[in-house]
Amino acid sequence: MWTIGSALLLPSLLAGVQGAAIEVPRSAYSSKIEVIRNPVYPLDVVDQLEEATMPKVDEWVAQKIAANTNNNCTLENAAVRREWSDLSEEQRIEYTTAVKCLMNLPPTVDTTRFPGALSRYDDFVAFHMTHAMQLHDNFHLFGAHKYYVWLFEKALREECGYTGYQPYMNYDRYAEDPFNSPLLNGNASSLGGNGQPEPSYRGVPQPGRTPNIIKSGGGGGCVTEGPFSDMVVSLGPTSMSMGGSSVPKNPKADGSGKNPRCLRRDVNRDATMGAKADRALHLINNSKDIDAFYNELLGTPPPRNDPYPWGIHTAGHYVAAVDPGGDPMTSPGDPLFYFHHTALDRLWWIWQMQDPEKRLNVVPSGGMPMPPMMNLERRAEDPSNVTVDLEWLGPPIKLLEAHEQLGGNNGLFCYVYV
Ligand SMILES: *[C@@H]1O[C@H](CO)[C@@H](O)[C@H](O)[C@H]1NC(C)=O
Ligand SMILES: *[C@@H]1O[C@H](CO)[C@@H](O)[C@H](O)[C@H]1NC(C)=O
Ligand SMILES: *[C@@H]1O[C@H](CO)[C@@H](O)[C@H](O)[C@H]1NC(C)=O
Ligand SMILES: *[C@@H]1O[C@H](CO)[C@@H](O)[C@H](O)[C@H]1NC(C)=O
Ligand SMILES: [Cu+2]
Repeated sequence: MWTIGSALLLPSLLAGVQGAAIEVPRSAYSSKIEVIRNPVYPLDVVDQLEEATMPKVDEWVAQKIAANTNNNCTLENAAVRREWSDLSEEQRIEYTTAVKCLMNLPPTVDTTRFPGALSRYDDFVAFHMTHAMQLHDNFHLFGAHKYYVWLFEKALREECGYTGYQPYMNYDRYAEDPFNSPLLNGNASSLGGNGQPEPSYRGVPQPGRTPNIIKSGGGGGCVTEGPFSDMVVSLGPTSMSMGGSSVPKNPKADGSGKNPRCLRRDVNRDATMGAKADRALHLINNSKDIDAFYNELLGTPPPRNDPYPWGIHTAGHYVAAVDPGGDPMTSPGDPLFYFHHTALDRLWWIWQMQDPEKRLNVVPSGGMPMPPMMNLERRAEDPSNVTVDLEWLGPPIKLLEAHEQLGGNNGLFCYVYV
């Protein structure tokens, strides 16, 4: 394993890979967390900020330990969520194999209500499609998605024997050339490839922005390469789908019926470019409060004189989305969803950790709605009185337990990002 300051390089990580190892300064936390970096990708500005923040995190955890509020979570025993390319190819394949395992386990959700739920994987899609408004309101966007992803990770580990943690995508690594990236090139250790060309797929309208569409990148049809080429998508589409006219209609009006079809994608450079590290750094470093962070993340108000004015939340959703990824309700039906929301969780975490005393428990006031799809509920009650209830996915927890890092939810939320 290649750790900070170490010259030992993991052979499988380096197989077929060229490039100089990056020298990263040693610091106290690196003796506590195993830092593994793929030398093909130099640290970007957000990675650098994250590294610079880690000594602060270390100090903050030490205070929690002293105050006995860490619920047994330490940097030494914290799970480490890693970037996709920092995993070895074997680890990437272990991940996609576990996701396919979930797709082959029976659903636990009520199949009278969701006849289209074919698997344990679909339990998560079914929840998101029926609770999307609530999951994306100003109170839930961060905390509820964190819990949702964590429960998915837990299912992979406990029900499918996965030994790692949920990977994230660092958009910056793939922005210039997503087509040939380890994430989306379609080979056996990728997350699957592009969709077949589908001329009827035009892209994703972005009313109110200039440009006002994330234009199709030339895909839009069925994914035929990689681990999800034989995936059966069933729930959806809903009326909010952006998948285009080639997607077969669901037999039920709300999209909950059985509608077996292929996974459709459009690997899209215009989307990935909207989530590059300079934008993520601006988001973290220039957002003095959570409202600024929330609004810039969602791209509100729409940035001007910007060729990719989507906001990182939208950009990340359309890295390859068509169906079900391009449907705000059923988007977790594409495994890429979890890579995006984990990446957002990381950005939020880095932002919180700049000033944990002030930033841990704040929730956005929700002043601006998220364009273009949803008129989201604006909630203004006391956040300490808000519960996140994911119903059939897991027990309800307090919203602020999901905001706590390294020890939240009675110690169950105990992870860091590298
Ligand atoms: C922390 O660890 C101690 C000793 O193993 C155990 O008794 C206690 O229940 C743990 N607390 C939590 C919150 O997990
Ligand atoms: C898959 O693609 C990645 C990125 O180009 C490459 O590093 C890796 O060796 C490829 N793996 C296989 C099994 O072809
Ligand atoms: C963040 O912004 C401050 C000014 O507000 C600046 O001094 C600092 O260099 C910035 N940090 C990074 C990593 O760009
Ligand atoms: C907390 O929530 C309950 C039930 O949702 C509500 O009745 C109560 O007024 C709330 N309390 C505060 C302080 O917001
Ligand atoms: Cu969501």
